[in-house]
Amino acid sequence: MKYPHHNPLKSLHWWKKATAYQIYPRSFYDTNQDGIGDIPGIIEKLDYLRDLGIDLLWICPFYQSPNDDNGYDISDYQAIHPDFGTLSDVDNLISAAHQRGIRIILDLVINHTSDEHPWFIESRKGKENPKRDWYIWRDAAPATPQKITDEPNNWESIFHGSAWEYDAHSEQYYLHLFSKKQPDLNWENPEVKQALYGMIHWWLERGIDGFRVDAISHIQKKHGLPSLPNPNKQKHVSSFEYHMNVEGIEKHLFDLKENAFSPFDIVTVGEANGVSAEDALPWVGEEDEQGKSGVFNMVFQFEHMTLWAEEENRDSFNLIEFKTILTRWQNALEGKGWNALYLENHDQARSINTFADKTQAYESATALAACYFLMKGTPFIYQGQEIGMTNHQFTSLNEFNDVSANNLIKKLKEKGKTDAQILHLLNQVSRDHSRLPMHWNDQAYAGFSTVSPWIRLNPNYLEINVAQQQKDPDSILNFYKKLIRLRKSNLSLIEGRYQLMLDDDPQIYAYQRISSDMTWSIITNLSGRESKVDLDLSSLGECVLNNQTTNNKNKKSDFLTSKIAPAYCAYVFVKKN
Ligand code: TEU
Ligand code: CA
Repeated sequence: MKYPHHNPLKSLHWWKKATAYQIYPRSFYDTNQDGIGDIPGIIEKLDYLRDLGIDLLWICPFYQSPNDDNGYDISDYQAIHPDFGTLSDVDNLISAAHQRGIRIILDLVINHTSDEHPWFIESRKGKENPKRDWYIWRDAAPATPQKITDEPNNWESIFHGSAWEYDAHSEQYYLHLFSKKQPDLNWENPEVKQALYGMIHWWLERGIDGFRVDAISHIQKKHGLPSLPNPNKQKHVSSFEYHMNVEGIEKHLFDLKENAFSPFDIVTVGEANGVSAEDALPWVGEEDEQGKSGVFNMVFQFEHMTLWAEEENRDSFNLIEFKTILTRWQNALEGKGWNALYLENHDQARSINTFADKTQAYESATALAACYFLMKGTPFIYQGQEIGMTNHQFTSLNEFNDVSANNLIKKLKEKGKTDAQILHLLNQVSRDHSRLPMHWNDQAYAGFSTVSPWIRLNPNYLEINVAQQQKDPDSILNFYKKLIRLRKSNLSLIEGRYQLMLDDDPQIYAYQRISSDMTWSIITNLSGRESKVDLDLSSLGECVLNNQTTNNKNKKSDFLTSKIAPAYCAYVFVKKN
């Protein structure tokens, strides 16, 4: 059923109050003992999620797919991969979630399809096929001394290697920004849009509550698909600036909003790599006086996740830069748009390893949690983050599953890197870290399955698991529950303005959330060394939450008098204005 999209100026939408949780279904919970997580497995864990305080789920793709990129290569948008279950399992999931007050958004992957999608199977049949122009086909271009291959241009794929694949039968190349089994759709073709919108309506009419929209900043390619400057004569050149948030994308986004989203009362979250805070309003702006609003309700921005160059080791991170980026987003959207807050997802290594210290896992996880979770926006928790899951220590390059990791290995070998160097890098950045099975308990296979799972387990499930943390009042899991309840029961933590404190402090991330009646102060030490906090703590009101526990080695209860903040501590204060 369609109904008008009510969006009165600055109203408090349900999704602003929500706490979101991201599920990677393949690795969440297996109910039929084939080693693969499934949709009935999500249904079984809804009470766990409800108890945690979750009211919005984002579920990664469970559609029909040859699984070259674990389901992000879709061969039928309206069918469920049998690994995960059936369409009626999805219907059951929707109603079981709704019964518990949990809403569901699905992953909408519309920059590309699988090469096994019937549209592409048609398209590749030949130049005269009616669906030829649904994808991006180009003739070979003669190789010149400037250009080492005869590919149509020198773009590198986001997953490394060439962005072009040759089709010998029709003697042309097709463009794929991701794997070669993920050909890019041609958004210039109105038939493509109509087909996608029909599919979107079909899902919305099934009763889901919205979408996370995959790789949507890549749908427009630079006009004419030119090669990039190539002074170093590389075979392929990193090509983001020619296909990420480039000119002309606005018309497609507007079209998507008007024709696919607007007829429905839903929430949409765009994956918006390449969108900066300065140009965010067309993407997420709330309705202004002229009645104009952005395309999505929120976007996942990437700036705080790309503090490092692609091949740079992540042995430390620059907290000041991190603060500057997040503060820029908080300020840019104040009163005008809404942030999606996150530190982890299925494309990132675990946040404890990236931003903190795995040898102080409890302190790291809880300090990071308090820091990002109480900013202004809708917080997203990635499965396992709530128990402080950490990266796996891979011991050989053969152990990586992810298509992009395997392409990167090939590329770095060609560049002369040693296996040890590559392993060191992937142990910090691989997408596989977050895709290992969820740790439910310390039984066989971490309680994820009773058989050996599709991908290896992190052996530290014996110490880090849900069952153990449910029993421990001082666990990471229980700290998350406290944070979620605190945010849910205080409107000022939803609506209050964000104000950074101690801007230049290289160890402390401190900020306030200020509303007409309350001021919250969140003080975290995101470093492994104690640090003096240069603030009048006695003026901040009552300390209502902190991560100092009896079994915390760093316990220091005299923070208020000494102003010495222990490593990875978190304190939340509140006072009435
Ligand atoms: O990721 C998109 C993606 O990879 C880019 O937006 C981003 O530029 C890249 O991460 C930079 O390092 C989405 C999904 O989240 C991912 O799992 C899929 O593999 C990908 O799209 C293709 O569908
Ligand atoms: Ca299963």
